[in-house]
Amino acid sequence: MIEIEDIRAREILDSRGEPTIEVDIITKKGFGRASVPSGASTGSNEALELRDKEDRYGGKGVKKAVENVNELICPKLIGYDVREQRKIDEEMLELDGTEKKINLGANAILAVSLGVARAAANSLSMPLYRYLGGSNARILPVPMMNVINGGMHAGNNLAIQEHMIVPVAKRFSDAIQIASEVYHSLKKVLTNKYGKSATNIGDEGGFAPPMENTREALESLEKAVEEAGYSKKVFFAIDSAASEFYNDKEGYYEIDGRRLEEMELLDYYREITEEYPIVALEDPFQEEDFESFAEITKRLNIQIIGDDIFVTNVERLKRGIDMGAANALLLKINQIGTISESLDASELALRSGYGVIVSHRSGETEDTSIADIAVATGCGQIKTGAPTRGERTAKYNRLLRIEEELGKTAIMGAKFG
Ligand code: 2PG
Ligand code: MG
Repeated sequence: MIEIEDIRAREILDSRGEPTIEVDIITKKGFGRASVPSGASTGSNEALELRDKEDRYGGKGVKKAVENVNELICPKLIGYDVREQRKIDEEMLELDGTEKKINLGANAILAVSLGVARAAANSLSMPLYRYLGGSNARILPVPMMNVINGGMHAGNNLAIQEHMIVPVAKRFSDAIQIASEVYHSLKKVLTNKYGKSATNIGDEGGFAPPMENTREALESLEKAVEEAGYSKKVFFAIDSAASEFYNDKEGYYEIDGRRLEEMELLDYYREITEEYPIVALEDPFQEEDFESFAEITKRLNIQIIGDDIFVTNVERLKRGIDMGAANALLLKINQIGTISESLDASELALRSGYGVIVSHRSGETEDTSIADIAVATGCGQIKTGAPTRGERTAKYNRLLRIEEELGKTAIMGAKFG
């Protein structure tokens, strides 16, 4: 037995300077600490992030979630073997008793769930990716790096939220080098064209230049890649986060100074995917439009990723799979709230021939668990922001260490659906 002896939660800060929850799991043999990220362009079907709605921290305090861990979850879980991840997760689901985890808060539950996994790995003297992924876990993910920020993550006029580079290389460390070089080349391109202030950065560490439309962003990316000498080695990906520029009363998308209906927007995506080396398109339509997702998946031969539409929820993913909506799942552990449910969603996606991309949130902490989860699932792709800012580089640096640890057995994922 490796019994849980104590659980302690506290409020800490995330990368936007907002409070979030951190939990310590204490056993005789090992210790686990985990903290929870937070989104800005959240899907409306995500599990509930419990916030205090009191004066402190502008209503965003998480004291109630901390209390729920210390006073409700902790007494239930003391004495459990920390290796019984599934039982522990199910115990918390039962204690909460609601689909969206509104009583305890998905932030409270996830901090414990992840902390338990970390404590188990630590107790067994194993890295987290080995504990969760088993002896065959050895695939390093291709990084998708958001280097031009728009939408809810930046103070500019870009409707599309994320313009990402996807460096393809034989080794993860080579991909990181390429990304860093392209990032710095992009800085020069933007300064020359828009002036110094164009290199101010957004929430995910990418630049937030004063651009008006997507093509400007893609053009700058293309130039940056060319000038860094990596043409044909670096692809692009886009996260539209389209729910954010959808007018649901009148049913149109407001993008690049135009108002587009679904099929016009689809045509627009087709044009830009023909003009630029785009290999993946995330949330091209608003979160309830499974039909348009299915249509674009049929028509464009690239990876179509579902984020707000699936919210890492097996039931919504099943519906998507039945309809052929998207061909990849964005896996965000805090959208659903436990490690077990996250791994369920990943397994279902991979078994159904869908790609999986493990993802950060726009508000992050120094917690590196998603790097290990990407290797554990063997999904071969990760999205965790620009190669700058500690909360993003923490994940990339963790993957560099994993690559070193795996040595010759490491292989690189390279699947775009
Ligand atoms: C997304 C994410 C992460 P947020 O939409 O994919 O990049 O953003 O965390 O704000 O939902
Ligand atoms: Mg998204």
